[in-house]
Amino acid sequence: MGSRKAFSTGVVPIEGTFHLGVQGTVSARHLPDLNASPFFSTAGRQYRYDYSTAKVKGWLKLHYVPTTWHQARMRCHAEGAVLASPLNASFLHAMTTMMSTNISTTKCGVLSGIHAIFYEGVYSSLEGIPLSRIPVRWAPDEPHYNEDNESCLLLLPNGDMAVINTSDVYPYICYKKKTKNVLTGCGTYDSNYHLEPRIGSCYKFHNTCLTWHKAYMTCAGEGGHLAIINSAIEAEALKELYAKYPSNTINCRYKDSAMIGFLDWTQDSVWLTIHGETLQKAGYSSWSNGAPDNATRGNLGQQCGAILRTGLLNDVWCAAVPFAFICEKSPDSLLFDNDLDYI
Ligand SMILES: [Ca+2]
Ligand SMILES: [Ca+2]
Repeated sequence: MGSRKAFSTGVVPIEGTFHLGVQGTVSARHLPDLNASPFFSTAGRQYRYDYSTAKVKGWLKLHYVPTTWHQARMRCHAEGAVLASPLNASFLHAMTTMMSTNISTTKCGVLSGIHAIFYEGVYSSLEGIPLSRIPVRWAPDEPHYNEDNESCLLLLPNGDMAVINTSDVYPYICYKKKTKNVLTGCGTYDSNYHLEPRIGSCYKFHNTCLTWHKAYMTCAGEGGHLAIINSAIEAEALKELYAKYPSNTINCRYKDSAMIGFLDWTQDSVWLTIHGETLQKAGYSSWSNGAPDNATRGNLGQQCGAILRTGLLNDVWCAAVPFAFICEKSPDSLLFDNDLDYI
């Protein structure tokens, strides 16, 4: 829960309350009653603890840690959202209000989703709305081009916009459009997470392959983490999950290893979970025969952890080749602090 707190500081206060479908009887550590579906209210007034309601038919989240435009786009996407743009007066007001209440962070501006990365000068929002349809108010002397790669727009605290380079780093705001989707028993709108009753965690198998670090970010964005195996039963559960994804459903070169949350952190052959425990301490350390073998590809060895279809552990390349991966999420990971107190 430590990381949860870290990202919740300074978020604009949330309106309304978050209702649990199973009133008063649910502990954060107890399994949701799947028969009492949906586990969470379908009122849909809130998205997750780190997003706040705004008068833009959805929710907003300010990311405080500055990053590049491409990273910001990926982070919002991993959260089921989109890098926000001031598409109209309502968005402009909601975004500048969020900035003004966090002005020490946003005094230099926030990245917007308006970009021209596909063709110089052809700007649109990430939703595909052309710049000519967006009521942009340029800052003095803007749009002004000094060098190459100036292809995205920065929103300044006063609502003006300026052209910046895609490698410039700024805070940013993600936008989640309100939908009729239902929060599941896994405490997420993402219907690909499924509760494993034997464990009490939810899991999502990603058959679109990524490098280990992008997989790590993706799971974090979804409110979880790369799966950590804490028992032989959990290994068996992941093996059964893997069996639902035969080779022809996995869109990458190697189809029998799925990355999970452990690695040779300091490249000294000491394998630890992403939470810093040895595999033995975490509860499962059954390597496949011959693994870890640190197979080389070019000059890259294997420092990242995976589970094989057999349920045994394997070492794989962190970045040389993308792999499928499995995220694990606690059902309460995206709930509001108030709701955690309540339950
Ligand atoms: Ca686990
Ligand atoms: Ca290996």
